[in-house]
Amino acid sequence: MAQDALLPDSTRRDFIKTCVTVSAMLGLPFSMVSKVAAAAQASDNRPAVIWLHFQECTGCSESLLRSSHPTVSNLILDLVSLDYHQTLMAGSSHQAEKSLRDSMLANKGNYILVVEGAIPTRDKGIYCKVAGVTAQDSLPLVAQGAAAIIAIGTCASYGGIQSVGPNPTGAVGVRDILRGKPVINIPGCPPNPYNFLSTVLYYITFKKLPELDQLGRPKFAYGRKIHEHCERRAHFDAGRFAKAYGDAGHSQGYCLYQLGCKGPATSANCSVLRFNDVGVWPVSVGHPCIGCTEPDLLFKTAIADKVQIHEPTPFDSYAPVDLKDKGKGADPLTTGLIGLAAGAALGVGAMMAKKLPSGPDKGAGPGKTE
Ligand code: FSX
Ligand code: SF4
Ligand code: F3S
Repeated sequence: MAQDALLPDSTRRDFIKTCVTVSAMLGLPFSMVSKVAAAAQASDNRPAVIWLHFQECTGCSESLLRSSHPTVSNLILDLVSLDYHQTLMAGSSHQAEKSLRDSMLANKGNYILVVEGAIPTRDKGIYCKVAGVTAQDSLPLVAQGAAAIIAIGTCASYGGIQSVGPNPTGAVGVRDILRGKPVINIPGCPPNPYNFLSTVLYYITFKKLPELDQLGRPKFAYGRKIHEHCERRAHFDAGRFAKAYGDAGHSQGYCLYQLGCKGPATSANCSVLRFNDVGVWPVSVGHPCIGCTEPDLLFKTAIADKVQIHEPTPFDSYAPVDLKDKGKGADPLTTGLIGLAAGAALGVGAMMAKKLPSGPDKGAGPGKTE
């Protein structure tokens, strides 16, 4: 049954817009939007969520719950029954731990376990304890009865900043503790809230986990390199690089590769999805991508170090720049149109969906933007 008051401080239109964005991200046809929306609104469809915090900065929770668009955080909180979340719950001490045990018992085999932060393993894990129990002991216990396990953020996915050498606490990611169990990794430091929201909505709608890559990341969000859809890519292909922060190339929006941009080796959807509903992401504001979704890049490769280019040929959705033999090259207009079609197929739909008007009084007429 639909809940009329699902999003009290947002409009129905915002809710549909978010469902369109999520469906586009998931690569679902437009006809599936109503199925996603119905699943999100079904009152008997709210899985219990147990959210554990270990070694981290809480940026993952912060970015989810303080997203610039209230619909995203409201939807997350309305989609699930958040039974235990150490930094959000009102209860504390024995009362808080009781709600953890109660939820584990009542929802055995059906709850979603979300883990934020790395797990220290050195010296029997004494560097992170909650209610007197180490993270390395509590994690397998809580994971036992979970229907799905999500590691949110790079710390929970691979160890993150805590695991940087010399890794004094022996910090590792969830998968290193729960060997053999399916764990969905949503890396990013912090990750984009839409990637978490889309994963949960997918699970609620289809009752199964999304397809994952070899690092456990949902392919719909991490299936492509940032470099493939970067707005500075035409500069890369033409050999136009910023050489120093603030130089002429940097001011003109040239490619940041020579400043250490890890986009060519980083799998994520930042260049398409962007952040905060205002369309920014690190590269768009002049900072190289530091590879925050990759286990071997973030904090493990110096920001200024260049990554190896494995796919030097230009992405074919961009019109060729500086053609040597213009007669033989494709007509830039044709290449541009092919690019538009390819872009739409590859998820730019998500970005377009986010540009839908956000409220009934904003009105979107032809040629009108937000
Ligand atoms: Fe780690 Fe989450 Fe980086 Fe922080 O809590 S992924 S340090 S932004 O946010 O775990
Ligand atoms: Fe964009 Fe970085 Fe690739 Fe340059 S190297 S095109 S800035 S992702
Ligand atoms: Fe992280 Fe690079 Fe995106 S630093 S936020 S993966 S642009």
